[in-house]
Amino acid sequence: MNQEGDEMMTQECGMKTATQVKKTTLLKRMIRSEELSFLMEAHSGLSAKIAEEAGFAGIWASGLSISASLGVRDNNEASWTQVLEVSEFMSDATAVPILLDGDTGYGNFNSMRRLVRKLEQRGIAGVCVEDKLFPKANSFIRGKTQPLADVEEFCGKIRAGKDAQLDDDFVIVARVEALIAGWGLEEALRRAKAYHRAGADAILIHSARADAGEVLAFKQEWDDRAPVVIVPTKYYNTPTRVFREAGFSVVIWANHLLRSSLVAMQETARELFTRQSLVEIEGRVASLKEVFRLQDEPELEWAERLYLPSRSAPETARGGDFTLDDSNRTEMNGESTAPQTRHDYELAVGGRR
Ligand code: SPV
Ligand code: MG
Repeated sequence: MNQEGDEMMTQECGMKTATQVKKTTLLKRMIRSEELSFLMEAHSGLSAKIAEEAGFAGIWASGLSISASLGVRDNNEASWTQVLEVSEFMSDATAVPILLDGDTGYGNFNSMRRLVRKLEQRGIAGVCVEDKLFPKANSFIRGKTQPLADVEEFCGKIRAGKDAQLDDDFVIVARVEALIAGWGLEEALRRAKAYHRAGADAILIHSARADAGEVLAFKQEWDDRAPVVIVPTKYYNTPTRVFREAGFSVVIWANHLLRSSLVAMQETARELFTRQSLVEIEGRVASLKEVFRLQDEPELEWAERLYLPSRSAPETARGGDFTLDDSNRTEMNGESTAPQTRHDYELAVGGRR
């Protein structure tokens, strides 16, 4: 995406639609904003949409959550192109920017260059890379025993990524693992300064402690050199007001859609296994209608009305199991009939990506 300036025209079905701010620009603005912002973890198109609908202005495509949802470990067992595929589904499903957890960049500076190009092509707004070695492990499992990347080598990776991006607003966040690896505040600051000089748009300072002491100490020393991102998974008890007052830029809720869905799925599976009946379950799970809504099924029905030869064809062809109901018809343009043009549809649903 090499559009000039802050804005781009979106192109859908050969028609120009509304002027939109690029996702990269939105993420860059969020990171640079004086206000504390939040990124919600997601790991699939569906969870990304749920995060967006809840109101989040950006999404963290978590390596832990994506790998867990694929049934593998957070040790680069999923290949980078598999992660890219998932990220693309997430991006297609949402209008808010996505920051991908790019682990170590999946290799050296050259892998990083290719990663950045591919992310831009797939509509991902930025990537966060951490100063560990490929293949990495999750920081909360073997944090202390993981070797850190050589500072110069990691700086080369950041510079290569920045040089590779075609869109000036694509964001690269450098993640400092020195605190988790037990190297202390001085080393964390030394690394953060080097990564900032190498061109990183923000620093993610990671900590595995149960209190926010070391990230607050880092922020105090760091001051406002560049935006600082935090992941309070372990120091979850710290009130958000403390992060705001300390001047952090972004808080990442890093894995909570995955973890909440695990509880729900385990409960449902256990109950169904035991009860061998849906009677107790039906009222406790999302309706099929809700699933279809999240998949944007009404849009397809509308498109079929517009593009298939016969207006009665959709119901016949698709078995008629989901149709525009009266409420859809009333909402659309305030008339009781389905919209006739794509523009009408977009107005009716409040503007699409
Ligand atoms: C992730 O969400 O995959 C992260 C954040 O890298 S953490 O698990 O906290 O290391
Ligand atoms: Mg990760």
